[in-house]
Amino acid sequence: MFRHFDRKQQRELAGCEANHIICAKRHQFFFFVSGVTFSYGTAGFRADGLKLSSTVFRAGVLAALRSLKTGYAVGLMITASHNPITDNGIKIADPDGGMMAQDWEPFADALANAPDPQSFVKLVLHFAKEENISLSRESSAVILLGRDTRPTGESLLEAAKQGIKCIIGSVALDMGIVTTPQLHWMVRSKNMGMKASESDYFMQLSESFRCLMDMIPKEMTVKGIVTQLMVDGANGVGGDKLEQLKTLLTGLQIQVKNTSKQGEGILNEGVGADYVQKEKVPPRCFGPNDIGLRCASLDGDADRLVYFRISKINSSSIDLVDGDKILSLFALFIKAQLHCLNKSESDGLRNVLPARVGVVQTAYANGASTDYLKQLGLEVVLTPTGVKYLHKKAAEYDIGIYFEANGHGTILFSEYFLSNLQKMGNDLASSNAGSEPHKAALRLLAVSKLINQAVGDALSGLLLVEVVLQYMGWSMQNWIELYDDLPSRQLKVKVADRTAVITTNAETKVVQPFGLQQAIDAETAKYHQGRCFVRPSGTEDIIRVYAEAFSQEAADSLARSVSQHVDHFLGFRTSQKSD
Ligand code: G16
Repeated sequence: MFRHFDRKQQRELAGCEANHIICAKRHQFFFFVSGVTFSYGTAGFRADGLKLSSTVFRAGVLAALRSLKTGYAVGLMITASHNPITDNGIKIADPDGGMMAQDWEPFADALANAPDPQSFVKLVLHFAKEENISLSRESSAVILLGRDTRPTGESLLEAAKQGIKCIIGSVALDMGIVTTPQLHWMVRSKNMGMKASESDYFMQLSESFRCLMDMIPKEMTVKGIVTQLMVDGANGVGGDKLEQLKTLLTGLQIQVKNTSKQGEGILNEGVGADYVQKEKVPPRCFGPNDIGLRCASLDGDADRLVYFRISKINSSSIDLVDGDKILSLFALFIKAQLHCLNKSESDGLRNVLPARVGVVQTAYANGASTDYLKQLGLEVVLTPTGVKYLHKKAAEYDIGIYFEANGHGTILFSEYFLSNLQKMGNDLASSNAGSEPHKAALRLLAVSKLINQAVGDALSGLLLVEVVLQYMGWSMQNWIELYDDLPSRQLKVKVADRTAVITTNAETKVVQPFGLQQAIDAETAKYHQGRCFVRPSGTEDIIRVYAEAFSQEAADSLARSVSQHVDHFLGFRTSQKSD
């Protein structure tokens, strides 16, 4: 059902406060999708791409308000990341390049679900007043727009532009088809007064990569670590961008399969980081010819990264190196650099630079990885699923390293730490140039430029992995053997209403429905090293079940029996009965 802003509403808007106008001309995008409740969720709004134009239009208004509120440019990315090609979605990047402030999510939900233009406009005006947002002609919002390769992206981009236009004086800058992390990086760079185009992004990544590669210790380069990497681009934008980036890199040979351009594969179908990590099988187009090679997989919008190696014994199975092992590799490297930086020299007079390092994971982190990180002496904290939670926590440290097992993650450096590091680097350059502490300072500074400071980024993460493996002189085998993952299994259960599941303790315990947690505990107790939790997905209409145990059979069986409990408590049969 399409509804229009009528003349009366336009008069109301024009007259709401002197010169405070929402221009409501492009109203063809305003309609109400009955039977669907939109929720900002784990990473923005997601749904069938054909049903989203009104939501994206409204998100355009929301983004413009966010920009007016903060006084800086914000980002609006049209993507549904790992979801199937028919889905699409929208998320807003705050001025620092991170996710939109969580206290705006209820407003986002209210806007997305407003039943008619009148209530929508009322909501906007009320919220603007409450938040002290001036809608005058003098104030202008700036919104950087990006989209991935989904077929519905182009029309949704138009809807977003029309929504943005509703706030007079707003400027929409179309950055084209980009990865999600590229858009977040551009927003951050623009607001920091730095160059923010795609070529600037490629330049920053390739230059900091070169700087790090130039500092690989000689004894490691002679070890002849394989510099060849096979990458699965999920048939999406990430593969395309990596094709461009790799032309600027030296010391690394990348072959990309499954780009969006190769014409055959469907986005995320049988390919991509989510598929590889959850199914533990190689993506399409990878087979016996790739056995033994170091392979990486990106997801549909390139904000996730996992590595894998096709098994010699069975080419349809893989040794998976997930976000936990990427995190562990990075943690080892950062620790080593801090150790070098603060190593006492013979004069013993040098200043040291203490750094509070924190590691952030979610309940999906394999228990073996958490044990390993704690054994390294690192502070490990858990947050609920969602980059928005992990990022916020990691930002509390001098160096915060966060990763979800599914491959989202990055390393954050505090401004305070970086400015001290820069000073220390300068001092060392004049007093002790070329020394180990000096090199460690330069490496850490280069890492802070290579690894995306706005959000987890598969492309920059991949380059850092490659540098660290070279630095350590590690083969894929060394990395795989860092620790042994506990066998695990993830299942999805379709239920009548996933919002009926409420969790606590970083999603490790179910509070509602009553009795489900007891059933999970009773099942888990049957398995040695058993651990299991369930949670509603924020991106798909399902409940996720995660189980871990001493053997694969045991993890599979635990996940299966807990799924049956979930189905019993919440499945369609239950809801029909109670009806
Ligand atoms: C999004 C979030 C991630 C989260 C993932 C899965 O990823 O950004 O932090 O881990 O959803 O969420 P859920 O289990 O709630 O479906 P992406 O790659 O889809 O944007």
